[in-house]
Amino acid sequence: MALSCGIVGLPTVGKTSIFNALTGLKAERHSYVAASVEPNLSEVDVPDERLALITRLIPTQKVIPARVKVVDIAGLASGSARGEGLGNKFLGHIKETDALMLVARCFERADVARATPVDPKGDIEVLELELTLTDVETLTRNIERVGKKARAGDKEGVLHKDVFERAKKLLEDGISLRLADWKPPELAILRPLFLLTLKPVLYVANVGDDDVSGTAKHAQAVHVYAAAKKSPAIAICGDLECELASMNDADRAAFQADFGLKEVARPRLIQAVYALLGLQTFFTAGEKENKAWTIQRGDTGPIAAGKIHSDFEKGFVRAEVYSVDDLVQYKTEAAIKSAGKLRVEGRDYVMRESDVCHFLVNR
Ligand SMILES: Nc1nc2c(ncn2[C@@H]2O[C@H](COP(=O)(O)OP(=O)(O)OP(=O)(O)O)[C@@H](O)[C@H]2O)c(=O)[nH]1
Ligand SMILES: [Mg+2]
Repeated sequence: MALSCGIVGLPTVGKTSIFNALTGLKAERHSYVAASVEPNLSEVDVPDERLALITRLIPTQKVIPARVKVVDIAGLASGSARGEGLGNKFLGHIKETDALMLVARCFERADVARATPVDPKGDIEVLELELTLTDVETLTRNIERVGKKARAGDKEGVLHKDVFERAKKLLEDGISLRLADWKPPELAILRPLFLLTLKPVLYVANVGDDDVSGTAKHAQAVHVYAAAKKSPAIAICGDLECELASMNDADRAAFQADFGLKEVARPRLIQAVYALLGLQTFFTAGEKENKAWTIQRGDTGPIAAGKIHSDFEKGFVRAEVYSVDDLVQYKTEAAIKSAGKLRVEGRDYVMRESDVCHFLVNR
């Protein structure tokens, strides 16, 4: 299953523009605050030059990139966590995503609805408060639930209650859960609650076409805020990128020249999301297909094999591994082997970025 990223922000900050830029779709955008909007969902290919490199040296029938799912929800207003407007329902759509893009409006435009002057830092604070309040509510409910068990002396109940209470205290002190140093067993207790502030965040400064490089004050405010939260930030012009995504190559080149856009932001944006998710890529290559697979950093050979087929994890015997760099240097698998660069790895092998693998499994 593809990992997913939710796009959140206040109304009319450009979330759907960024969704369209990412996916090349044409989901509806509007300049007024809409009353109710269904979420937009799509899976996007993760652009990866290494797949093309591999395919040049190992010809194949099919090339299959890794994918990330993107979810664009309607704008959140202050008060969403308390169920004002349709906020609560919107938040439900991003509960099960693996990461969030927090979009802040950095463009000035009189014809796009906005009650107060453009203030990206203020917007992000409002947004994060809503996410925090939603988590406090979730934790309060769960503290009550496990509290009964804890009072009856149930060990697990006591442990869970303690972790939930610590989490709630952090939020009440204004600290997002993702910024705390949780131990793996504590994370395992928190994860099933789908807490919003536990998800990694990419801050997106949606800049106007007069600041495509994101050097003006609004975009800089987002960068400063993100740095203080030890989180990545990216500036893109959702409006232009949205148009670029639906153009042919010739039109795109002319359009980019007009606006001084050196590159299309889409690959950069997808890769930022990919990095945010803590993901790593490995490849399988052969005459049938060359394919990029997604794993978490630190995953072992059997876990990687299990992505291909769930039985492969248990049946894993060994993997023959080389890197994309080896392939570029030696050109063929046979040459890699004769150069002594084809590694044979066992069950404990921790996968490295850019590994190309053949798995040997017992079925
Ligand atoms: N100048 C400029 N306008 C933008 C930019 N991004 C979005 N807009 C405009 O802002 C309006 C709202 O954009 P959307 O992408 O629909 O915003 P949204 O956040 O999805 O809005 P809701 O879903 O209604 O909350 C549209 O009229 C866009 O053309 C941008 O980067 N620059
Ligand atoms: Mg929208």
